[in-house]
Amino acid sequence: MNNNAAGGYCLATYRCYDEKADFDKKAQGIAVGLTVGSWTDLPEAKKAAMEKHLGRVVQVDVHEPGPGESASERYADIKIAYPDANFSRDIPALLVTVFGKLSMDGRIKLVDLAFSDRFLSAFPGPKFGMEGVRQLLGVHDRPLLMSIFKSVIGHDLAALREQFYSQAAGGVDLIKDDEILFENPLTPLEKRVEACLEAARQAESETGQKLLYATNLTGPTFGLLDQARKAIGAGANALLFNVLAYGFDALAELARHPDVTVPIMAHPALAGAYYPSPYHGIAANVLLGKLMRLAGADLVLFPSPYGSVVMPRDENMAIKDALLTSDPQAYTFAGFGGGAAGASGAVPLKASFPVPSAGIHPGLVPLILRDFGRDVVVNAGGGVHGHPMGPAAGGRAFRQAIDGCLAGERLDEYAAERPELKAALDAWGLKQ
Ligand code: 1AE
Repeated sequence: MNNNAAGGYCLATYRCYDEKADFDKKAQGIAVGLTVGSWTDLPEAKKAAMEKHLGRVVQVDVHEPGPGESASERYADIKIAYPDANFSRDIPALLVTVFGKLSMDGRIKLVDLAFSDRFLSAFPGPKFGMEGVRQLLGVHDRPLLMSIFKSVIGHDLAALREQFYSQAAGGVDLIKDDEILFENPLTPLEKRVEACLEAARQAESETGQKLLYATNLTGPTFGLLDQARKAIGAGANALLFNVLAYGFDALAELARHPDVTVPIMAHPALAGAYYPSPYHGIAANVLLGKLMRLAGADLVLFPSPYGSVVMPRDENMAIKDALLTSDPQAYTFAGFGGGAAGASGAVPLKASFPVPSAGIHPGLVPLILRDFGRDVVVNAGGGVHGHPMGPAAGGRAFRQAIDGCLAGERLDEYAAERPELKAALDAWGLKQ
C-alpha cells in the first residue's frame, strides 16, 4: 500500500547550540540534507520534480548570549517542515527523518513536533483514553489512585496474591506490576493475572470499588501481541508496557489492534537516556507527551517535580498539556497546503491520563493536585508499601489526602482525625 502519498508537512522544532554557526545556513543544511540531499547543484528541471520532497525552513530564532552568559550558550530555535511525501505514516519513519542522523550532529535537541492532518489521521491514538479509564472504574469526580507492586522478583504466586490484596484493600483504583517483572517461572503471566484478579475480586467484594490491574507485557517484540492475548484471555483488564525499550511503533501496533481490548499504561523506563540534557535528545513533552498519546497510551507515567526522581516543573507541565490538550494548534501543522489544523475542531486523539510518579507519598498530594487538578493518577510504590501501618493503610492515607485536598482542607489539620494520613505525614512530611 502506498501510504506516503503527498499531503502536508510535519513540523520539527530544534534547539541548536553553537558558538559561531550561521544558523540560517545550518537550518537550510538540515532542511535539504534530511530530505532531497542537495538542492543548489540540481538542474532546474530536476528541481521542479524534487520540490515536493524538499524540506522547508519555517523559522530561525537566534538567541545571542547576554552579559554574563557564556558564548557556549548561543543557540537558535529552528523550525523545519518535512513533506509527508517523504515518509510513511508511522512514528519510526517520522523520527528517522526529522532526527535520525541529526540527533548525533552537535548540540541539538528535538524540542517539539507538530503533524500534518494527514499524518495524524493514520493514528487512532488511545483506545480508552482518560475518560475511558474513568468509565471502566466508574470514577469521574476525583483523581485516581494507583499502587505499584514492589519486591516481586523471587516471590511466588501466593506472595504476589497477598501483596495484591493488601494494596487493593486500601482503596486504590489501579495496581500496576513493577516494570522489572518479566516472564518468570514463579509468577508466569497467565497465572499471575489469575491470582491477582482473584485478589482484586475479593477486595472489590469488601470495598465495593472496581480495580484495574496492569500486568507487564514483556518478551520478544514479535511475541507481544500473543502475550497480550494471553493476558487478556486470563482476565487482565489493563497492560503495562515499557514503550521506549520496544519503540513507539510497538505501542502503536498494540494499541490499534482489535484484540487488545484493555487500556495500555506506558512506563517511562529509559526516558532518562533521551530528555534530561538541554543539548541533546528529545524533549520530555515530545517523548512522554505527544508521541505516547499519538501511539495510543491510555495512561502515561513520568517523573514528577516533587518526588525521588525529579523533572523540572515546566517540563512536567508541558507533558501534562501534551497528554490532555484538545487544542488542534498544539498537534497540527497546516503550513504549505497541509489542510486546516484539526478540521474536526480538536486534537483527534483521546486524552491520555497523566501519571506523575516516583517517590510519591501522601504529603505530596497537595502539590500534585495544585499542578494537575483532578485529571491525574496519583501513583506510588514505596509510599503505599512503606506506610508505617502497612500497605492497606498506605492506600487509605492517599485517599484521605486526596479527599482532604478536594475539600480544600489543610492536610495537617485534616489528618488530626485520620490516623493513616497522620502516620504518613509524620513519616514523610507535608508539602503544601
Ligand atoms: C517514573 C516511574 C515510577 C515507577 O515506576 C516506580 O516503580 C515508582 O516507585 P516508587 O513510588 O518510587 O516506590
